[in-house]
Amino acid sequence: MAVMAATKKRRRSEEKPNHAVNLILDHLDDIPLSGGSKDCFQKLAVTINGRTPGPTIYAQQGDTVVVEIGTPWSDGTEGVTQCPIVPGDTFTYKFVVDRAGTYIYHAHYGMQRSAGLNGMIIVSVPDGVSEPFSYDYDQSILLNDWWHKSTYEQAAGLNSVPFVWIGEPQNKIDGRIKWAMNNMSFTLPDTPYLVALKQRLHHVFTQKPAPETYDSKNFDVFGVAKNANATSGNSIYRLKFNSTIDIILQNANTMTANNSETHPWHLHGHDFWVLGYGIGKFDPMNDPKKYNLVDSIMKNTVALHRYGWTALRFRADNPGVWAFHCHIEAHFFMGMGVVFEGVEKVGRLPLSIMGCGETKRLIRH
Ligand SMILES: [Cu+2]
Repeated sequence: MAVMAATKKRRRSEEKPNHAVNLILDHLDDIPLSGGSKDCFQKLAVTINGRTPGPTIYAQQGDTVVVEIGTPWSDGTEGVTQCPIVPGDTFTYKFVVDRAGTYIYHAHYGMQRSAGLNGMIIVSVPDGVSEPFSYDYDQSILLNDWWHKSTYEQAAGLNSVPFVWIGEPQNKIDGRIKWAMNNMSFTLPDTPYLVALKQRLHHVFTQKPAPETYDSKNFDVFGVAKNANATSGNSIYRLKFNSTIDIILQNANTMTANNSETHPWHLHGHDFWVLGYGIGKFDPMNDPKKYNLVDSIMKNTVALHRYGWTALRFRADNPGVWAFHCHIEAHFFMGMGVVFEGVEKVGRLPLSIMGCGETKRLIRH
């Protein structure tokens, strides 16, 4: 596998700091970690340039970054915006880094992020702009789950009956334990939504919109969830371009008494304002009165605390198909996510994102 990162204006890399280079990385492979393993256990890992986390990509706001990724284990948002990158293939991402900050890049296929396929992108402010805070030095820390078992074993365990996992998810569907939102546990279709929507392949996912609410009046967030009628599904939310979207994330008790977990929810394609948060059941009459509408923080990932609620708002001004999901990899794997869509302004799609599911026939001619 080869990853090449090049920035248009100023180019720097961890390998050759402050040097104008193309960052050419060599292999991304499943390799047993030996000797240098993080915890003295040998296990399968997915590495970038032979290591995990992968190299930090440095760029400056306004730069165009080109990342060329070879196989076999890397992708964009598989099932949402593109097909996974198959063995022997390469994929080129080209994007403008339009906002200074520290970000992570990672795989979105299966549980490869936890297997090690991640790294950081650090974007500095443009020339002539100074950062708002002063500091002595900059130290980046990337936190990741790291289990002794390989993520393939983990994934098999999460799909098995009886379910093998730590933690207490919320729903039982077909004998499997799942997370669900509004009684729907999210599953990705074989054909990426973006292609399906642009090409009007209506049969590849459920056309009925995803459920917008739940029985909040009668739902006891502190009791063991009953969820008698939860199902798996791949229906999505259709958003009108430029509409303002409010989301209330409501946490609850899991299938175990006196247990609720924290979930970091991450939105693709947009930043959102965090309007408010609290403990207990969201009160639609009174809690909105306490929203911070003056200087609320804007971000793309927010914690949903145990037994709590978090209120978000964003403007649907970025056409596309975007995942919104818990960023704990096992939770998303088990259905804790949704997808928002607004594709009417999306232009022609590149063939490079196709090749799986129903998109196979689109690239044959
Ligand atoms: Cu979670």
